[in-house]
Amino acid sequence: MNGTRSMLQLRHMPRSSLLFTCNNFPKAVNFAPQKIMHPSVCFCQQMQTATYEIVNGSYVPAGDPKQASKVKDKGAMPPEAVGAFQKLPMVMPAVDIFYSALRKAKRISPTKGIANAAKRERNRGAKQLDALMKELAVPLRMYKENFPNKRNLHPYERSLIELTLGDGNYEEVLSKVDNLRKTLVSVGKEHASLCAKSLSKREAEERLSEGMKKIEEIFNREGKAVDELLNIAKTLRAMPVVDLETSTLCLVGAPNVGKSSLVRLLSTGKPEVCNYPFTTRGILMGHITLSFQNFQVTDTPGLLRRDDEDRNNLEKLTLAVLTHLPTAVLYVHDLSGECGTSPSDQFIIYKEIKERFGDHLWLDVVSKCDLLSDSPVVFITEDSNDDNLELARYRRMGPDGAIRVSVKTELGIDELKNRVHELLVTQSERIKALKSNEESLEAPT
Ligand SMILES: Nc1nc2c(ncn2[C@@H]2O[C@H](COP(=O)(O)OP(=O)(O)OP(=O)(O)O)[C@@H](O)[C@H]2O)c(=O)[nH]1
Ligand SMILES: [Mg+2]
Repeated sequence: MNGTRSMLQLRHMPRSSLLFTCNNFPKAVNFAPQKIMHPSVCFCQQMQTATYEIVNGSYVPAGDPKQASKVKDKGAMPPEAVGAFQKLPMVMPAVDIFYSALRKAKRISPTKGIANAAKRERNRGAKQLDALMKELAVPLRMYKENFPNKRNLHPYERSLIELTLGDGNYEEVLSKVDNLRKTLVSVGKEHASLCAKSLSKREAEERLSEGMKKIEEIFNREGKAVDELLNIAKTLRAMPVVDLETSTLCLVGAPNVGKSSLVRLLSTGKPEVCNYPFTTRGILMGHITLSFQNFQVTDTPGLLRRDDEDRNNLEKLTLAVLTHLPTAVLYVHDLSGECGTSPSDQFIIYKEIKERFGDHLWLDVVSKCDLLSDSPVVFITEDSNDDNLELARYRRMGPDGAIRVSVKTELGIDELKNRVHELLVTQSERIKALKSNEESLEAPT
């Protein structure tokens, strides 16, 4: 940790850093830590970065079946809690599961004391087939039981699953894995029983080899469901970790209005900034330490003027954050005509979002003020004669009380930092009040 005794100095909090993106829009972002000193308030943050590779190929050995059944639905969490993705079991690649099971099965010897060669061989064959089937079924059962049922997840995590993996894909893969287990159990039992009924040593050897071949065929054909599950676990585990009890600031606005640029300025993080829409392709969680208090920041993909059913998954992620996480909102308006969404369209988006999420603590900023001379640039496709009074006012000033800022000239940035600090402190108080309210409701009378 870096810092001095002064309240105004930076404190570095090393954190594992995560960004998740929709699968349809994979784009890694690098954030190098950077210090920004500010005369009145100091912000420090290590932004989270894409970490899809963190579990590459790692896995834990399968547990014993009795143990597995005891931990039934271990992945289930109280619906008000988040963090289920960090508790997902490690999934072993299909090929490793198969060869590990095969090795163990082949080491099984016949029961001692069987003198008759045919009996000994059919005993060995039945035991080996049974062992192969069990060794394959155990990890598959463990996955099925330890991956949480989507219904038991916090609604935010449920949305993340739907938006990043595609609706229904998570359940489909889990059910394919479970079907594979069931097929293996039934085929394994059938062949073990056939082998046990063999009349000669030679027949027992043939039954064993047939059974093993059949199980291998099934696993080769359907085992890719296990690899799909492995990838799902990697993707989910790499999603940003949100602490519902930590005050969070969420940057919202149309695409390309300067949200990520402000995140960079308000923190030491470095989200990607580009002059095209949807540069930010996922929810990015970062952390700020301010006067020895911890806060979270999320940068979100931009919202366009359109109906919810037409929104892309990136926009839906933004709405999921606003819907399910107790964040304060920093809404960014670009009236310069630079961002690609006209001020009147931004006004419509803003009104809709404000109406839906107006119960969040809220701060409006008008960005890119260096581009706004005395009067704002008139957006090329806008006909200002059509403006109603409210819109005309918005086009000039943004919403009432909005802070005008420029990342380029740093105009308004001191004020913004102070207001963000106040907002986050108020948000913390709100969270505490809510928590103690809940606790008093839960307390026995
Ligand atoms: N002149 C000027 N340009 C700015 C300012 N803030 C941001 N920009 C530019 O605006 C463009 C978009 O900035 P971003 O921060 O990527 O915007 P965003 O809202 O995060 O964009 P998406 O992630 O695509 O939604 C970049 O070219 C920035 O350099 C500013 O204060 N002044
Ligand atoms: Mg961005």
